[in-house]
Amino acid sequence: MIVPVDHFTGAITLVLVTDPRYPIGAFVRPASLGTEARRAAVDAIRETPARFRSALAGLDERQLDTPYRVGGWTVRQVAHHLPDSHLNAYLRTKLALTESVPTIKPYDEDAWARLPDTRLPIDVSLRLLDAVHERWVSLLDGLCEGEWNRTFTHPEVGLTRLDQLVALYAWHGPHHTAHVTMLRERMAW
Ligand code: NI
Repeated sequence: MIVPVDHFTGAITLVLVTDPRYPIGAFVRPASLGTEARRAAVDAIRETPARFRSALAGLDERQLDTPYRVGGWTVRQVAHHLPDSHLNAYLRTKLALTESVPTIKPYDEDAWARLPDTRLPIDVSLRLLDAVHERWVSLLDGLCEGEWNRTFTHPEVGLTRLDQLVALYAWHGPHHTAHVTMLRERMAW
């Protein structure tokens, strides 16, 4: 058993390590990150668009509309969820850097995953993810030491440091990438 912290709600639940929702394990929020861990986290964010694109390569329409697990999002919904989520993270980064402890706006990711734009071909979201990460990583690479102490308030989670946000997203990309690779492995696609 592991004790995961559900991404961003902070809710703690007990699940088996084989839980298909958490193929790489659940996110565990660190109190802060040292320089090396922070660099590794930014690198993971840097590599996410290419890794995610390659996990999805060659899937046909029927495969894209297959849920990655029983009752879960389809591969297509997962593909559109990544830029939805990472756009919010990028904006939260900018808000934390330019305002004094701003309160950020949570959003209902399941409701977003059912909006009409999530039926688009996935390539548009892969390109959007590329663009968001190019801007976001260039911003993160340019931060000085003191700026990593900037914070925002998440109404459900509370005070969040920028390095905690980066830790979350270093996990979030590989987490969803693994949903796709796990399904492909299981289906022999
Ligand atoms: Ni997610």
